[in-house]
Amino acid sequence: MNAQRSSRAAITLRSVVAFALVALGAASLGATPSAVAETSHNWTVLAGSQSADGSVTGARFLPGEIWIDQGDTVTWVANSVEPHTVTFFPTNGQPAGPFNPGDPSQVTRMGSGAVDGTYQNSGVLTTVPVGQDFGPFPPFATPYQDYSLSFPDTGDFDYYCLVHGVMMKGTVHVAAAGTAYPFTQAQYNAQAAQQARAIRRDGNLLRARALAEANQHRVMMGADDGTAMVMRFLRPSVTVHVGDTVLFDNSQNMGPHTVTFGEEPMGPALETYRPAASYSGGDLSSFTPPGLTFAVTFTKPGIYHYICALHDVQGMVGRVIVRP
Ligand SMILES: [Cu+2]
Repeated sequence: MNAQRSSRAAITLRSVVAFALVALGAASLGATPSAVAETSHNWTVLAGSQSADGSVTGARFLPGEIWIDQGDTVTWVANSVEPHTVTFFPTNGQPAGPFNPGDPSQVTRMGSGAVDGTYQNSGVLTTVPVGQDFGPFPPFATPYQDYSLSFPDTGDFDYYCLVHGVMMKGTVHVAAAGTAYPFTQAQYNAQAAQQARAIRRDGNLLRARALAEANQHRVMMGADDGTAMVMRFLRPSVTVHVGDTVLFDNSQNMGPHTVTFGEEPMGPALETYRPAASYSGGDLSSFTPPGLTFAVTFTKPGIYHYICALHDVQGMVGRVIVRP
């Protein structure tokens, strides 16, 4: 991390020196192509976004498109607790299937560090500090807070977040070295801030809509439109009586959530869907795909805490109070 930072600082310093030399050279001799290539820029793109309290997260690269020159570097900076990857497939391919956190090629850093037509993967990008729980990932998955790639070739290069699939796509347009840039980093930053605000607004509307559907016997498992995601159970606390059924409803989402009482299951057990169960304490979990529900009938008084095992690090937790 520190090594990466200082090496980037060194590159920036070298670029400034190189630029000064080119400027001097251009005045007397004219810039040579090799001298121009040394004035490479480093650009910044944010991976994801989130509201101040973490309840709304954005599955989007900000900005989604960037125009750079051959030889430039792009650094993606984690911008949410919600994990993302930056993944370039050979010859502009797409994610083949749903995200699999147990697949090392998806959750570890892979590739040459240059977008050269081969597979490049960031590993898990999240703002959670190293050493803290960053979600249901196997021990070999490592969190990172940034990822840099260089672009030796011209062309349009698509990339994806493996966690959020084809819904979360970005593009890097690479022009020949020395081409004038259409936008500055400051303009991209302003665009990113505007897009993040729009996502928060969308999230607040989704939350209001989901809350209107919720009651003491129906808990919405958040809400999302594929980009704006509300990472809260709505309502987070409900009160019922023994014998009552609470329906956990994942119908307003495009992604899965879990309802997990007690111990969090690991591996494939975490991905078991249960349409219905009765509960009187202990371990119970249902991995609930989008569009489905989980009906739990409570048979014993108590206060029962549960989590979404996928999003508890973002505060997606709830409780059911069962009165006699
Ligand atoms: Cu969740």
